[in-house]
Formats: sequence, C-alpha cells, structure tokens
Amino acid sequence: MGLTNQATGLSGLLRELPDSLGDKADALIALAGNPNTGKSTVFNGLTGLNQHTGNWPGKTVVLAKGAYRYRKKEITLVDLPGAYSLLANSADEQVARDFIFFGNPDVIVVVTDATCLERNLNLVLQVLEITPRVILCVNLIDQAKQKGFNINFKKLEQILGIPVVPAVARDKKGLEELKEAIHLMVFGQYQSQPKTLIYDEALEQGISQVQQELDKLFHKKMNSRWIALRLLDGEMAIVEQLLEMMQRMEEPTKKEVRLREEIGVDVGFKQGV
Ligand SMILES: Nc1nc2c(ncn2[C@@H]2O[C@H](COP(=O)(O)OP(=O)(O)OP(=O)(O)O)[C@@H](O)[C@H]2O)c(=O)[nH]1
Ligand SMILES: [Mg+2]
Repeated sequence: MGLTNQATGLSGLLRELPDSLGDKADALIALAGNPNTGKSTVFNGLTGLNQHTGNWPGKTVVLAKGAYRYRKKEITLVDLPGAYSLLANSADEQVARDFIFFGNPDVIVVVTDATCLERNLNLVLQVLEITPRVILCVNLIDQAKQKGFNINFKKLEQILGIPVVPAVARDKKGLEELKEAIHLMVFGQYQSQPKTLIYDEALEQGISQVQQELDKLFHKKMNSRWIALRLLDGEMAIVEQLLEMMQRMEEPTKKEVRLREEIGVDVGFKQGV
C-alpha cells in the first residue's frame, strides 16, 4: 500500500504515483508537517486505514496512501514523511518537498504541534512559498491546553491568510472540520490569500531577474519565484529535476497513448486521417 521511494529519486516517485492513484480520485491531498506532530494519526483518522505511525533511523522513505469519501467526492490522501524544512536536508525532507512541488497535490494540509507552534510555523511558511493551497491543522490541542497555552485560531487565520483547523487527532476531534475545509478549498469558493514573504531588496532584485528567465523557459507553468529562490540558494540539483519535469510535460500520458492507439486502430489516426 505504501509508495516506496528508496532512492528518493523524483522520477521513480512520479512514475509510481499516477498508476497507484487510480482514475477515480477527485482530489489529491498531501499531509505534511514536522516529525511527530500527528500526521499519521490524522491520516488514519481520515482514511480508517491502520498505518504504522513509528519512525526509525535508516528506514526506506515510504509515502502511505489512503482514501476517504466526503460529500460524494473520492479523496486520495498521501501521508508525507516528517520534515522540519523543505530545504532537502534529509531524504525525508527531499521526498516531502518533491511531492509538494512536483506531485501537484490539490491541497497540502500542514499538521502542526500546538505545544510548539512557533517552530512548526517555519514549515508552513515554506510550503506557502510553493503554493497558496494550504490548510493549517493545529494538532495536539489537548496537550497545549494542559500546558496552559491559549491559541487564537482566528487571529492565526487572519495573519496567515489560510484556513486553520484545531484538532486532537488521537481523539478524532477536528477531523470533520478538516474534511470540510479541504472540501471547500478544492470544490468550493474558498480562496486562500497568504501573504508573500518579502526578502531584502538585493535578494528581491535577484529573484525577479532569475524569475524572468524561468518564466520564458517554463511558460509560467511553474512557480518560478520558488525555483529562483532555490537557485539563488545554490541548490543546483533542482535543475536536473526541472529538466526531468519538462521532459515529462512533453511526454504523452499513458491515457493519451492508450487513446491514440484506440483511435489509431478505429479511425486510422496513424495514417494521418
Ligand atoms: N495527546 C495527543 N497525542 C497525539 C495526538 N495526535 C497524535 N498523537 C500522538 O502523537 C504521537 C505521534 O503521532 P504520529 O501520528 O505518529 O505522528 P507523525 O507526525 O506521523 O510522526 P512521524 O511520521 O514520525 O513524523 C503518537 O503517539 C500519537 O498517538 C493528539 O491530538 N493528542
Ligand atoms: Mg507518520
């Protein structure tokens, strides 16, 4: 059931993914978050699948996949490995980041630990640099209450410009609200309005120069600001992944190949009719 990505190579991950998703899913949702924030507990609560929730050193990076139905929609959920950042410092972080950027999920739910929200929000801001389609699930509210923390969720929502859903995933509290928030973001009118992080002037100038070139290359089909930031950060490995992505964009999908074959046989498409 897991999507293994032993070599953490993007190509393997993306090649495996579309086939394993099936044709039925109406939306693809990724669960991201720092290690140990309750992602797998949320995943199990939503999908009803009994996943192992442990983490141990040296394990193969596994992306667990499950599904649930809500308001007549089939939702596919992917449980990403824990990541403190999206700077690809570890295999887990790289897989999480590659999935968020290249996997094209409809929504990313970032599961955070309410007892150390400040540290967790770092990842939220990094995910928001990739996509505005983010929902913040503040989990472990029970523990935060025990510690006497009082979190103003409405204020958090206003500051970040995205939906914020408090939860106690272990007791299945907040999961219905999470399903509704996901539904509204994918199928409803909800438009998140996250604020863009602005860097100092010199860096912003560099970003816009690199961005102009990238927009020409990718015809504005990719988040060029984020790629520019990675390149300015000296992360050249991203270039290889982007080239691979471009190649994929040009390759016909399996469905297209099948369709062409069918049409070719039936109506002589191959003879150029
Ligand atoms: N008190 C409390 N414990 C929780 C809650 N949600 C999850 N847990 C517990 O927190 C621990 C970690 O949960 P996981 O779901 O494994 O966390 P994870 O984010 O998937 O962890 P990694 O995959 O290792 O990054 C488990 O012991 C859960 O039972 C919650 O809302 N409250
Ligand atoms: Mg987990």
